[in-house]
Amino acid sequence: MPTAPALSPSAISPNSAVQSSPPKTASVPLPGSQPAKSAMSLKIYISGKFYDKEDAKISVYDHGLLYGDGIFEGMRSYAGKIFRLKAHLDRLWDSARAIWLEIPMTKDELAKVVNDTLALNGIKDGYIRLVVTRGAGALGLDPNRCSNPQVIVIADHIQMYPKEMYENGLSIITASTIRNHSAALSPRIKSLNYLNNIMAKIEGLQAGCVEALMLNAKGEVAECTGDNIFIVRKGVLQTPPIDAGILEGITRDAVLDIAGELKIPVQQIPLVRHDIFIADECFLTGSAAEIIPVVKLDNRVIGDGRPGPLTRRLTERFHQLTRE
Ligand code: PXG
Repeated sequence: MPTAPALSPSAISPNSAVQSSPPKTASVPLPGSQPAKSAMSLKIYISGKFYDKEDAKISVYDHGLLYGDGIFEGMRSYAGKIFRLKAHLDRLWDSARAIWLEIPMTKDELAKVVNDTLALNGIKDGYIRLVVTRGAGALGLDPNRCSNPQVIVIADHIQMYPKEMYENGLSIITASTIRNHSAALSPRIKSLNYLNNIMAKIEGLQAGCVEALMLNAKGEVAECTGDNIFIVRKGVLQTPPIDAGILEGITRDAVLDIAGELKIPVQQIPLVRHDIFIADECFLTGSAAEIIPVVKLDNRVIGDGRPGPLTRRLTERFHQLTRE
């Protein structure tokens, strides 16, 4: 049994694995940042203006803060190009439509802001967080009393998990917190309400795991707290379908595309924990995590306990794709 780490503030912070901007005293810039700009404060875009990170603030009356009323996207840039930017913007607009939120700019305008933010910060290989909040309003749920949705673009760096975890694979547990029921809040909406995932993440951290598996209300496998899940069984790649109550992951889509290209048979079918226990291979996908192998679920060894050959092939092709 892994020893459970204490639930220290740093252990529970969703940012614990996130490398924020390099400290000002850092002499070595992070990969992708240009040396000349590394000493400069990050520039954050908020609704039409760029601010130094220290001054990038929004109202405490913003319903994004008060109620989690808003949406977001997380995406990566590789060599200065954002991977599947259009898919991220489409998903952001779909999330907005679902919550009756009007994003006060066009997709092309936001795409330009995203690219400008990367350029301004001299970031080539980085992570971009887009946030659209309902805006500042009166106290009370009514979104009609919020005037201006706020659009925030943060371009920074992220290191989800240490390198050894990509080489050796993760051990994960099943959280008792289930994924949002689709009839309550669709998991297809990437909303600022991540509390159920955060509860599951805390359960994972308390068990010594950096990720945790979440089931749906039927007890089927849904996804992990910030990643989609895949298994390989007898040469077939399997992943839960969207109607298992998952986020339509953009990395998931990329892996499905790659499987098609490599002629690997794919099934999007309901899975239960048992399917993962008896899988030959398992891995997770996400914009932040990319592709990471899983070698244990609930203390059962998956396959031979090492990242599998198909996982390696897909990962290799994925990394090529991000640079094309
Ligand atoms: N499922 C969920 C619930 C997610 O939040 C994914 C799957 C993967 O989707 P993409 O499109 O990225 O392949 C996500 C996205 C974090 C963090 O800090 C993780 C995500 C988003 C924001 C933050 O762990 N994952």
